Amino acid sequence: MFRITLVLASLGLTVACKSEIPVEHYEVLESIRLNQVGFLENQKKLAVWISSEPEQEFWIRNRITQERVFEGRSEVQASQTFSGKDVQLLDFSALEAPGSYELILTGLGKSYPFEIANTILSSLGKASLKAFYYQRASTELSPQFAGEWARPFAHADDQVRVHASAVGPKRTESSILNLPKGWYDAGDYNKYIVNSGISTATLLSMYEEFPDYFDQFKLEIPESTDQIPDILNEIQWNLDWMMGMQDPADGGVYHKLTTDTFEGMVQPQDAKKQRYVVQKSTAASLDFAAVMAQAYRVFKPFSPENSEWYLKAAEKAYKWAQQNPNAIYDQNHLNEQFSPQIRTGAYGDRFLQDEWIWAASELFIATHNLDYWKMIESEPVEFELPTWYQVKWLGYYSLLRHESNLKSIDPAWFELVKSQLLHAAEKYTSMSQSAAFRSPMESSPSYFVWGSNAVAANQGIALIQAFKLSSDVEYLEAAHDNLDYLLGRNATGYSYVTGFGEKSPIHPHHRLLAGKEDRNPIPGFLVGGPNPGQQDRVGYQSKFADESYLDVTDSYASNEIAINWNAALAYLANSLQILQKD
Ligand code: 9MR
Ligand code: 9MR
Repeated sequence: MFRITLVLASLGLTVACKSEIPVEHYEVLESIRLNQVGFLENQKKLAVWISSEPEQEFWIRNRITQERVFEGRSEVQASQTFSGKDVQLLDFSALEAPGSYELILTGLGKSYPFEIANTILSSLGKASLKAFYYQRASTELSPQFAGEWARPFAHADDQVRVHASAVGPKRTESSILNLPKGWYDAGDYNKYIVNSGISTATLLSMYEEFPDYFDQFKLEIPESTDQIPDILNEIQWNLDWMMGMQDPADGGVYHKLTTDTFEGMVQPQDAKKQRYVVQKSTAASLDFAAVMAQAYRVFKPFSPENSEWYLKAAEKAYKWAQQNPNAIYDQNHLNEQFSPQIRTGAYGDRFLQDEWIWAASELFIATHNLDYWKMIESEPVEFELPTWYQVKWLGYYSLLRHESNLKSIDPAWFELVKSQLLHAAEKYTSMSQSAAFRSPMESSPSYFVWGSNAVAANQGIALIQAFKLSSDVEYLEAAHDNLDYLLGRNATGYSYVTGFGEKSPIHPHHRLLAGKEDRNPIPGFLVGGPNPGQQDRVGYQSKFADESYLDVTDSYASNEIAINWNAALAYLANSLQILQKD
């Protein structure tokens, strides 16, 4: 019936239609896609409507006062989704008054609710960091700090065995190691140095970028009353574990601390399989060196002794890598030689040029030793988006952050890096302006890898780096587009962060939730997101890249959580909150 009203209305006729449904009774129209958390007051505000209908009027309703606070008209877009659906843009950027709202398409339905407020991203920023506390190994989580997600002590990791691939001059297969703490990597309970590397570094860089904000920032964790900023306490939980992963005999770093095969979907205190350290690898040693060299400078004012210890460990790991440049972690090859076979996450990478550059960059900032600079200069600088196996730009971001102390070495090199970054930012920005859903993600299916949501978050981080360099507000807005994508303006209509947004994952692949399926998921976790690889074969409803997502526990290829993905979300959400335009 209200379809008819709509058609007549669009012909300019007004009809009194008795059966017109009052707006309070409108249902959510799934085809309206928007950030379900909300917007900063003077941020660009876009929703996308998946529809082939003619353009039409829309309005925004204040959910408290019920007032009609904004009116606009949808605009048909030239771009389509990967599955060929037409889209229209709903632009309500001009609405800046804080409040709780919904977008209304008359006669059709309403959007999920959203807010406008200048503090809107702060609780998301905080939850995305508190997530690391929930991932802690070797501790009890008390109700005081973990609320309904309190859990008993688990994974002491004080009886870790040395796998046959990892024996060394002073450590045999019968050695027992004490390697507590650290964060569980993801939905599984193993601890992997490579992935810990980018995760810890992303958080350290976030702190370095915004120390004033994070010096005051409270996470409500057991260390909150000490003299060290909470975010650094949280980071240190992982550094303490990482430090143990270096073999003191030679400086090499074990690739991971793991069970042989994945534990079942059980609570952590019921995960009882033997844990091992496996093979020392060049990648793990270089990533470790980079993180420890960065930790050295960040922790210096707070714990000078630890800080010196981190630097020594970094240098030692780098030297080990120089002596062992080909210790590639190849799990199949390892399993041909040793038992038990290791079947958990591999984080295997054969191309380590970027790991060398990252480690050299952090060590150069720490020591000003020109040998590291020679390594940095030997590498072409083209832009590569950071991910666990591509870490070059983690080093460049740090060098740019410390440019004022370093550029005299070679100003031309710094100019080159900057132009690469600005060029990438320009590309993302123009993609964002033309793609369906108005974010760079929708411009190429190639972005939809395992963990595609972290591609979106890392694109956002790159844009933030470009904004800091240029003060060009377009880059900041494009970074917001990436966050808007993650929070609902996308092809599935999910806000991909647990506990944030009306339609968000409730069954992530996360062993901490095992047996607790009746409860809310732990909030603040970014799931991996659409992945057309569909390696878990859980019966996806679409073959298209941007729609290859299922909110089911078994979908480890699209619905797992992971520390590297959360670190990128935390960086993006917190920096957008901090950098909001005045
Ligand atoms: O739970 C595991 C997850 O952390 C990994 O990302 C994923 C891919 O390596 O594997 C998951 O474990 C599954 C295993 O690979 C196959 N059997 C079922 C396991 C749980 O779903
Ligand atoms: O993030 C990793 C992704 O790039 C790989 O394609 C995938 C399969 O090897 O593994 C992902 O990492 C998983 C790790 O291997 C084990 N813990 C869970 C991680 C997230 O799924």
